[in-house]
Amino acid sequence: MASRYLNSTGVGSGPRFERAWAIGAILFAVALTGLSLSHSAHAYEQYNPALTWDGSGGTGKSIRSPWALASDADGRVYVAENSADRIQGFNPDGTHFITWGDPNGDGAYAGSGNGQFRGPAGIAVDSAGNVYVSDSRNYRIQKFNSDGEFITKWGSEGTGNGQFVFPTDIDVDKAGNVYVVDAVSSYSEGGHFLFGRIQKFTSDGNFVTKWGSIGTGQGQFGFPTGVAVDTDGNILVSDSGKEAIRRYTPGGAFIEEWPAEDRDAYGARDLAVDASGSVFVAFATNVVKYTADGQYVTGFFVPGETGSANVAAVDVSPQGYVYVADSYFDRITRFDLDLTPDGPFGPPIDPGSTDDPGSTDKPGSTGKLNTARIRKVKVRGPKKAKRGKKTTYKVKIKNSGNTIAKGVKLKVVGKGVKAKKKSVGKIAAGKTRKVKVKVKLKKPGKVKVKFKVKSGNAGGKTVKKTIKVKK
Ligand SMILES: [Ca+2]
Repeated sequence: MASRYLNSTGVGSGPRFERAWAIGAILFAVALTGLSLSHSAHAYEQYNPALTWDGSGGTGKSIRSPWALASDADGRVYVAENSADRIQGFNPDGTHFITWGDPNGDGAYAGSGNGQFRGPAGIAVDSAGNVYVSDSRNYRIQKFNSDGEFITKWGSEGTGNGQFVFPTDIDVDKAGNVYVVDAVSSYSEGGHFLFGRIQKFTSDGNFVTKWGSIGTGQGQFGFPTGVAVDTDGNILVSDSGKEAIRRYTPGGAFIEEWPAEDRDAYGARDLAVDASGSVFVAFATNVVKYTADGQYVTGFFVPGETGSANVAAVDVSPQGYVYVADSYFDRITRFDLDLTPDGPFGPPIDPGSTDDPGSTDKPGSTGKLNTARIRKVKVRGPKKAKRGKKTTYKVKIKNSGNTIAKGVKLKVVGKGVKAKKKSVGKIAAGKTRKVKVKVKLKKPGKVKVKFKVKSGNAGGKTVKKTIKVKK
């Protein structure tokens, strides 16, 4: 049956756009339902990442919409790209080692066959190195070996045992049991549809048990987003609707909960447990670390893109690599836990960014950062264009930081929009670069065009323009 859960956004056209939008809509809905606008009094820090990459180097493809990631025993990380319908694997140094699903991310191999995906939204690795993927719009889980070879699959659309309304985050315990968040929040003519539960399976996909429902009772969900097995084999669930982290027995009996520390009130999105039991929770712009029993340790941002990063997922490898998926800048950032002598994540580079309750400061906007920043982008060009004809736009990009911005790129996207990706290169501190880009508009009518500027170390900015395209 056609999905009655996700076809209600009424935005975009074509299955690929719709899919990406559906996930975006879910997260947006999550943000709206994250009612507890908790401003924390805790300090948030900026730590130097060990590494950031976007997958375009080596034999990897540029990462697109990384919605989930999971590390293996060797510290390698598998990334599920929601709108590219594929999985890519990277070594801890960011070098690519595997791709499967739709290799080019262009839809040619997206589908419902074995090893194909429609909107992968969760990923986990078991102790044998097998990889489990929540294949959300196929309403199933697929299991692969570490070489990406298909092993088995289970699930179909529905609310019955072993069926899925929308499988998202997933984790595996030491015995190989698989836990899946099955949850959706969507708006349609019929109103707001909200559904959430955890399902447990054997490693072969046999249904074991399920628990949870949406509600206000103890152990009930506002909206479950992430699942992680702790070091005792209990199950942690992040709840963006109630801003809480909740612990259950492996059978689903409620044990305890603690409030999630959401600086920006976008809702907890994912969580992970490290080898010592510490819990890492991903929020939209930051990650918070708790002790195993829920005591706040630290909160940190991804330097260079504070305020606009879209942290979709977090995982911690046994070595202590903290991997963060940033779905706004389409890249992975690695922080090193306890691997540097300067502190738990490396030296803090913005010790002054103490969160003041009620402050309107963007995270990281205070303090003396030795950093490059791309915040100002201006686009000039005609508001009207002729269909199928190239129109030139001038883009001004400023680096308002105090060090060089590297790897600056410009991409122009939109419905029926065709333009070459431009490599701008480096921009010195305080300097502005002007770039011309030729844009072909293939669809008539009012077209929303996005001029996306990204960089290797200075964040980025997107400028939206509505252009009237005449036949
Ligand atoms: Ca996860």
